[in-house]
Amino acid sequence: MASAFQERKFQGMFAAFDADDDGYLREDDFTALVARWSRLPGVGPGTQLRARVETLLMGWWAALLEAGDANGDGTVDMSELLSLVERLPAMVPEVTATAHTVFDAVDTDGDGRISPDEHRRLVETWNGRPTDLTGVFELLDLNGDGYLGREEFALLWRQFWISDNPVEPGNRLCGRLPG
Ligand SMILES: [Ca+2]
Ligand SMILES: [Ca+2]
Ligand SMILES: [Ca+2]
Repeated sequence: MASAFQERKFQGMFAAFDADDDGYLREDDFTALVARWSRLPGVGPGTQLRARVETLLMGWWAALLEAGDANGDGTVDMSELLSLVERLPAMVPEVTATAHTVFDAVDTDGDGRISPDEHRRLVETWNGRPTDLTGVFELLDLNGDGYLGREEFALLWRQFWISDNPVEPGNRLCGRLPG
């Protein structure tokens, strides 16, 4: 069972995935997400990063359909998304692998670290709308060096997906929690 905290967190995730905002996830939403992510510098059509991002996003959709679409109608609703939460702790290597694709897509200048500006672009791409980030980066920058390093980001990304502890900073990786 997802906790009340995870439910709140996954409401934000659901909203980020539901590109057309109709309350259901469908393949079309994920196709739209690929287009949204392709607007990141370096992720344009024909690039290797674009192929990795497309594989990642469509892979999430395939996993959601498999885990969530109990009635086989090709759509996933919020309660079906939550059924995936229980599986995530057993999927740490898969979750970590996706962290690296997201990191590379967002590290626009390729210096191996995510600056506050690059982080803001990640969040806006993730949510597809302006997002309140007041104080968030400072929380995420665990070693206080002004950037998110690759390992730092991977840890935050695992917390973002898997954590059931509201205090862990990665829960806010893509902005403040809804509600
Ligand atoms: Ca939708
Ligand atoms: Ca960078
Ligand atoms: Ca840092």
